[in-house]
Amino acid sequence: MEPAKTEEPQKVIFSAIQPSGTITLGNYLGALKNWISLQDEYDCIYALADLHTITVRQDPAAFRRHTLEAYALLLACGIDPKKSLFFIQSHVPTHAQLAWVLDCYTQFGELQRMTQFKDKSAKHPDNINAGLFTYPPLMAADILLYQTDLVPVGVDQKQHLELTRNIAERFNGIYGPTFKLPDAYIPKNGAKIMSLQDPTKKMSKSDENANASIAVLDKPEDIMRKFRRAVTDSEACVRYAEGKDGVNNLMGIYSCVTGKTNAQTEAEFAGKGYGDFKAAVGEAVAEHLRPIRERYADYIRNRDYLEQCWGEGARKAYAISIRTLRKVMKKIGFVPPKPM
Ligand code: ATP
Ligand code: LTN
Repeated sequence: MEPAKTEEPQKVIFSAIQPSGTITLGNYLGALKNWISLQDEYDCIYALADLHTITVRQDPAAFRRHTLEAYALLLACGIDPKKSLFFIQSHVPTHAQLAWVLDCYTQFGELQRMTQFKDKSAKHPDNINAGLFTYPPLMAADILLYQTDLVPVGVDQKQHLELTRNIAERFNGIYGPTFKLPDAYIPKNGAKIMSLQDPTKKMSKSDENANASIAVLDKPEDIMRKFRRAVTDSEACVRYAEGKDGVNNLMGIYSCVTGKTNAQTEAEFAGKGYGDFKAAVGEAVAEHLRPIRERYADYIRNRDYLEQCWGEGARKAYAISIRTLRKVMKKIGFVPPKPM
């Protein structure tokens, strides 16, 4: 008799991005590019974290538009709804439900230490709301509901991932094994793309200075112009070195889109000025993003298809996540509800 096949279950990947603005090259190189390449090897679950987005005040029309655009853009980047689950967080009620529960297993002091909370409070001093503070337990709920193994994110999210593990470990310690402990999956290259105008700050989609970031959907001429204006230094030598934040950032971007090492880039631009280098980076980025922009134009026109995709995504995500939520509620001692 043939021995029974003991196939290892595929590892689960979960990640999300906020529809808080126009998706940038930083989001793409730090997170999305990885999301796409992981789809063939893993069970991937991806979401638009729109509940997280209202921790900063949003104009309703712009918020709706950003969400639609982000959904279409992620499809254009290569998220394949036949391979992966791709949904909108607010469509799946288990996320907010588990978030409330996890709030009660997260300490005030832990949340106070989060650098994103400190940064965003400093940026929006007139709206330091409770949601901004409890943002990490909602993110933990997103991840833990799916018994996730790996979370592909940029390096700025590492602290939130560590907190997620601490919350899960604490819960498991009290009630017995309930949540899988997830690991962050941070790219070697592109984990932190910096602002083109202030290379000590990360490129961010909510930056008010439009020249500071490249949108994935920017036209080639805008991409070229923004790279031409990128802040560098006065040395006029293309080399990777401490203190050369602007040039290092451009070299990092160039490496992500061309696959060239820093040594190869240094050789390519030996004896040339920053003008040539910036033009080459701009061109390489524009070429890399061109097919995405073209596919996006098709998706955004097809509202029926988008709705079908997010409807299906939410249905499947609910079916998986409700199992974890029920287990959690039962362990805590909630009386199980009658089906509605
Ligand atoms: P916001 O400006 O609203 O805070 P954001 O641009 O920081 O948004 P998020 O939605 O918070 O983007 O993050 C989405 C993903 O992109 C996360 O995995 C995050 O780590 C990654 N990411 C964001 N900015 C960068 C960056 N500059 N470089 C690399 N990865 C990034
Ligand atoms: N906070 C994340 C977005 C996010 C997320 C998640 C990322 C919300 N929920 C779950 C990974 C896993 C950010 O990128 N700023």
